[in-house]
Amino acid sequence: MPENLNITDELQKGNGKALLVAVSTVDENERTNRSLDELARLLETAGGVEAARVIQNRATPDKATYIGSGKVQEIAEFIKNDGDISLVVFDNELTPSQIANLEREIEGARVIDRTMLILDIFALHAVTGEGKLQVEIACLRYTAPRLTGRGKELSRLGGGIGTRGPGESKLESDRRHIKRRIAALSAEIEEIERTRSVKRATRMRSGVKTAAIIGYTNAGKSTLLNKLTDAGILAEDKLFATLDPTTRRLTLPSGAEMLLTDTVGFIDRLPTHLVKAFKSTLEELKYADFIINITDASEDIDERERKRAVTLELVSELGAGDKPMLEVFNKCDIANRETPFPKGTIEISAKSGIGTDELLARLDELVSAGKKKMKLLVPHSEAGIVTDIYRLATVLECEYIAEGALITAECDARAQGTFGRFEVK
Ligand SMILES: Nc1nc2c(ncn2[C@@H]2O[C@H](COP(=O)(O)OP(=O)(O)OP(=O)(O)O)[C@@H](O)[C@H]2O)c(=O)[nH]1
Ligand SMILES: [Mg+2]
Repeated sequence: MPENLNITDELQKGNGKALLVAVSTVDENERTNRSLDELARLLETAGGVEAARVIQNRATPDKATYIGSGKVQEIAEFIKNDGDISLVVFDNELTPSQIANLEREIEGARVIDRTMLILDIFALHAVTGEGKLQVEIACLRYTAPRLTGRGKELSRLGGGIGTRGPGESKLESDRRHIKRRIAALSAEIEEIERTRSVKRATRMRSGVKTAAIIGYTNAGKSTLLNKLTDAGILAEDKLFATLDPTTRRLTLPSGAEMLLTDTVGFIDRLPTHLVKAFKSTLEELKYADFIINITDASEDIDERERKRAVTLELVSELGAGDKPMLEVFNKCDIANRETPFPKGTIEISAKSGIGTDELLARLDELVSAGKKKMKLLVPHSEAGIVTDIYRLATVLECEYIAEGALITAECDARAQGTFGRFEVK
């Protein structure tokens, strides 16, 4: 574990009771409430619990305190009377000075924002070295400047949410130290990225197609990869259970092989600091040949469509908008069928395996598109080529005859070009 990640069960020391706050116009209240429902889910994932929520109706946020000063006083009063709330979570990003101003007025509770909460969950869930480095860098850039004296004090007493990035010793250190640490982390990440890109290049040269499983957090991406490949990845009813991409080989019904990659889930307003820090992880998507877009079909149409829109937008932002995409609606065992699913979607239950046959058949179609069955005769003098054929094409038959190796193989465009000279009728 990096020295300044303090991923302990600090929360156990406090009760994690939190007040959720948002600013909204009256006609946006319904949408804001849904957003707060998601904030409550994030809070739960971090180990906290919603005590109450406050929506202030106003057109624009206040510069100094985000909500109006009257509302700040109401909240301060509420928390004083309750005596049990240790955290106030804003459903938006706050500037360091807004947090400082709010904490000055609201006694006894820490103030954090949505981004800090998400970073905190990432800090809790990062498993690999790369994931930890990426989270640490995002925390140093975002959370560190926002932790005030209050944050430091209270993180010892409880309500540790939002402090699990850089530990206390780091918070006390000066900006120069943080800058140096960021530079060191960036260098380490770069090194890992290099290894990753070498691996990726090998994979691409092998000609084996890769599909990236993407979708909103908690849609069931890891469950699907586990079902299809026995990958053994942690899949649970938590947001951002997966942070590190896992790739597994899959043999399709036709016998063709492909690779499937499970990756970090998306969320509405994914903090830009995380997108930047997780750039290399998210780039897996850019290099995939196909995309399997998983949507949670158990939710009502508004949530379903909201999450699908967020996902599709991120896909195009990440430069993968034009890749062939299979739209998969998951959790069809508990689907909400008030409104019909869009045409062309594949309905599955990753948990039970219902519908995965169709998904596999569709993957087979994508993988075999543009492929041609070829009969190749490789003379003994060029026997080395046989290995290349095994690597770049799907060999269906191989027989050694007097003239050489007689191979029947499924060849994609590239293999057709490379091995064309060995073709026999
Ligand atoms: N009923 C039902 N539950 C499912 C199905 N697929 C996944 N789940 C549940 O949904 C939850 C989330 O599943 P994951 O596979 O962890 O989701 P994910 O998309 O990998 O989520 P993150 O890694 O957090 O982004 C788990 O509790 C799963 O058991 C399904 O087909 N039916
Ligand atoms: Mg997952």
